[in-house]
Amino acid sequence: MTQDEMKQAVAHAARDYVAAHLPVGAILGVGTGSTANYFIDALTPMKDRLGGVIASSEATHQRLAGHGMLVLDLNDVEHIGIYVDGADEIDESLAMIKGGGGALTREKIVAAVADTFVCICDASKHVATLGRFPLPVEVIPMARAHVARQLSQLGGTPKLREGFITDNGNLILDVHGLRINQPTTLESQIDGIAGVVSNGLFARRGADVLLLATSSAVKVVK
Ligand code: ABF
Repeated sequence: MTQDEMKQAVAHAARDYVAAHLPVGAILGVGTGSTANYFIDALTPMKDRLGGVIASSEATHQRLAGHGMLVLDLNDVEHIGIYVDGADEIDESLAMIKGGGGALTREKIVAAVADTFVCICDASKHVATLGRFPLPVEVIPMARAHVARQLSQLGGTPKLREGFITDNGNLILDVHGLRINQPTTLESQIDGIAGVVSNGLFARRGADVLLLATSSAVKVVK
């Protein structure tokens, strides 16, 4: 299978997972990126079983609304049964690097509220150690230079994502050259830098279930 075919296969597997595990009328959180987009498209035939959906980005909000789904405000919701989203990298402990699409902050918020986080990935995302993919860090514009200096002291090489503004009106620094052996520790260290809104390490709250598309089948990794 091509990578695109694997993304489609894992998106359909996630639709089946939601159909089997999300009670009728419950709320579903929906992620961002090309794999998540295939999931949204696959979800549409069962949209009437959902009590509503929570979007992790403006782009996902538009796609969900375009399929006629009821997109809710997170402030009006107390529980999200399942959150389905992709990742840029995921390790054996189901810790992730996310944010290649720039939606990391809202993705982390929705993941924090969700009872079950189901990550949908093609095989290329499954790694032994996180860090080959540059770690996205969302920063308040006035703090960009300060945060960049602090990230360099942590051993990374931060680069401004040119011409990109997040849904929240902030900038992103992509941190190259990290070899992340203690993702939970580093996630907290980066969040402690003044001016950081959030970072793309999802280790304190990793995935609960991984649906992994390989060339032969989609595997469920718990
Ligand atoms: C999203 O999934 C982002 O966090 C991450 O960048 C993206 C992966 O994109 P794709 O599914 O297009 O490979 O949740």
